[in-house]
Amino acid sequence: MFKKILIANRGEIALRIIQACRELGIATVAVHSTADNESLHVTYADEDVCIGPPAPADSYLDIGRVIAAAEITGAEAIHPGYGFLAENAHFAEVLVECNLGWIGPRPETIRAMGDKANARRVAIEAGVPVLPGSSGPLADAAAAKRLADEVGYPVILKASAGGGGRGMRIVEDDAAVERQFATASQEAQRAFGDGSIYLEKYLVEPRHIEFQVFGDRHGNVVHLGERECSIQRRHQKLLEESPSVALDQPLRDRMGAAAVALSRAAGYENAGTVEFLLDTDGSFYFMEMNTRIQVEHPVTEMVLGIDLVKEQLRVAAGEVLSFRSGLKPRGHVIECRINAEDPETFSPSPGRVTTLHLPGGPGVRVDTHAYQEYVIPPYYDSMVAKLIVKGKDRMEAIERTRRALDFFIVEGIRTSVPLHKRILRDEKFRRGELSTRFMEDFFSRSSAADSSS
Ligand code: MV4
Repeated sequence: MFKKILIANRGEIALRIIQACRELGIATVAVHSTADNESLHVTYADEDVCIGPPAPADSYLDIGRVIAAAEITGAEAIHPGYGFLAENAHFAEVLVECNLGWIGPRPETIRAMGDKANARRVAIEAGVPVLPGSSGPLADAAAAKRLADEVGYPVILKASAGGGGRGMRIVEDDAAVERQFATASQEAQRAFGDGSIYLEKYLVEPRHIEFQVFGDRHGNVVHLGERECSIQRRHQKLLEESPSVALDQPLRDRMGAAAVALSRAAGYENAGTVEFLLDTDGSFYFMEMNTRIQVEHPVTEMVLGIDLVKEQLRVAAGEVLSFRSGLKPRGHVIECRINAEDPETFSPSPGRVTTLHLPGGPGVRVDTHAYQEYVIPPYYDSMVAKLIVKGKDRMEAIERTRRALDFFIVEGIRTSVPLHKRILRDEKFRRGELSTRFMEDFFSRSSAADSSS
């Protein structure tokens, strides 16, 4: 096992990694920007190195500075968390060249899955269902039009280099293809330096279901069940849960087997997530693979009673995977992402947390780097806490989450706590009637309720 690792991240995930390291007897090095001098990951790590000014490009994203910090402190490996450098294949490669360990998938796997058009091809070759669409990047708008005529409208244009909803365009009819192709490609070129676009048939009201997977260096690959992630706004997830009410055991087994087949084909090591769209008729389709530990990993941890971050450290050190495929979920888990933002306008709300009382009691976990008097800097992600709640079944999890939100007291900044309370009161949510359109429908329902009251 490693003796000392460096954490190339900040916030709650940096703290989460420190917790896992402490339990395994691994010393930790925190890196931080000048905006994070007073951050808890700096306080709790065994050593800390300031690597630059607030702007991510000059600190958390600066590969040279991160590696220098690892070399100065004698760290053996780097854990990237999520975001920042977590899915940067070049960074993972450079580490190997510098004789530093990488706590994540092999660089070739990151690169193969980071190209979404390529990931689709890998899925097809592995026998994993994908939506009708292109077998690679499209040559031009005319090729897009020919293919769209074949698969039928609506279709969706996606950036090969994109993911997470960036650089997507839904096309309703053939009159719009030419223009949408051009804007999608331009947008992708500007955002990712790669304008390639691929096409799929567009599903109007699917669920977004993802499978946790895990591989080791000895050829073992398992799946650890699903998370239902349909409740999102502008491609930012708000609330996740497991198990999904839409899966029975045979469907869970089939989707899990597909997730494992794809991961095997990608030579997968360490923690990963395979995203699927689940249609209203029960058909599922591969969407993309995320080659990192995800924000919502505690949902799986709580429903299975395992520690995914400790497992990441173990398998990166060469140990054999300790999980079997298809562990049975026990009870039901809901995670609410608490953001420092206005619950009505969603504009960021950084600043000083003047009061903080966190909920506790049976089945309640809070992952946060916030503390009373902490000043949330304006330079980074607005997520300040995750509330993860377990109940014996979905209804108990919902009522317990509502109780925990009532006892989640934050003053000084605005947060998404009130929005979560509203979602958990919503009848459609309570019936488990979810789709990627849930939040839009939810907002139109609640504005209708406003005007009638
Ligand atoms: C789709 C889709 C429907 N059909 N692809 C969203 C994020 C990125 N991972 C891909 N996404 C989607 N891809 C096909 N063929 C629906 C989504 C999607 C979505 C699309 C528009 C608005 C909100 C959405 C929320 C979740 C998923």
